[in-house]
Amino acid sequence: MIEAIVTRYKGNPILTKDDVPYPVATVHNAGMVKHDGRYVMLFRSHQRNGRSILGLAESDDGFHFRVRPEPFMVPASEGVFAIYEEYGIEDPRICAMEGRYLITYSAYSRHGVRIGLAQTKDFESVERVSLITEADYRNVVIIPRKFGGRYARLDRPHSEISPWSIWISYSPDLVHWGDSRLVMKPVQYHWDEMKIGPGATPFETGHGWLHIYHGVFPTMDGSVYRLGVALHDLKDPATILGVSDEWILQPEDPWEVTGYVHNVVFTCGVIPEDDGTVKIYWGGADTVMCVGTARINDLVKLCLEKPRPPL
Ligand code: M1P
Repeated sequence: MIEAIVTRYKGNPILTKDDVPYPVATVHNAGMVKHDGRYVMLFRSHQRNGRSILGLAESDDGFHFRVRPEPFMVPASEGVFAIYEEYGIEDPRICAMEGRYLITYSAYSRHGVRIGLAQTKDFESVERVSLITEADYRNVVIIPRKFGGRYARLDRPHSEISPWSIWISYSPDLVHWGDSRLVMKPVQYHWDEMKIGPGATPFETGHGWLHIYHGVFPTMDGSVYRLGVALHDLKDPATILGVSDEWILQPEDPWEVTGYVHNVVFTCGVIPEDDGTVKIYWGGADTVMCVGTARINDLVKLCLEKPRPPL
């Protein structure tokens, strides 16, 4: 049997709605980080009104998580954030940088979907910083390093003319963003031909920033969400050194194939480990959280030795 690139944890799913001590319908699409030696999982849940909130779970080993008794973030109730979070907050990503954790999340409202930026030092309290895109954007990941004195993010604007693609933008202060450039597009009649989006916060390897993203293929039975991998230049992340031609994970387990949205594996967070592996966390069918491991060198090799054009 050919060995899979991502080895699924045998105890999947690692978190479900039954683990949450307040009423939710789903647990999925979690941002991940290690804080004080513990794994922190910031997960999205649909409430029973269909709108999403963010919960927090912690673990000593990255596989067994305990959920906090209260949600970590719910839509704001006052000010500008309340206007743009009216329909819920979704899909958090965490970037550890400059002694704090930056959290980007989708903010839904009658005006469209924007990206909110919040920050915390300890995951005890959280402070909203700014709304950092106009409508319509989703899937913003901040790269945990400055480039020429500027912050950089991968983002995914929604276009009616072109399939939804991955862009890069820069900021002097995390609030004002610009100098945007397209870096990666779907490939026609390929597993990601319908749209792609940034996934987990990129992490540094000796060869470049490794970025695990999602790609979508339309079928007669609905869309299929899979995960792929790209390698960005360490000094200039707008330069892609390679994108794997093949996906690294597709929906296969029953809880990935069937659920709130069928046939979805979707990542918002990974944790690179000192032993050369990376733990990849994904939402299964927008319903549960799963984890698997891959060897970082295998992912780099896929990008460099079996590439497809980024654009
Ligand atoms: O239902 C699958 C995914 O659909 C959206 O993903 P994208 O931004 O690529 O269109 C999001 O709603 C995501 O949360 C969801 O998992």
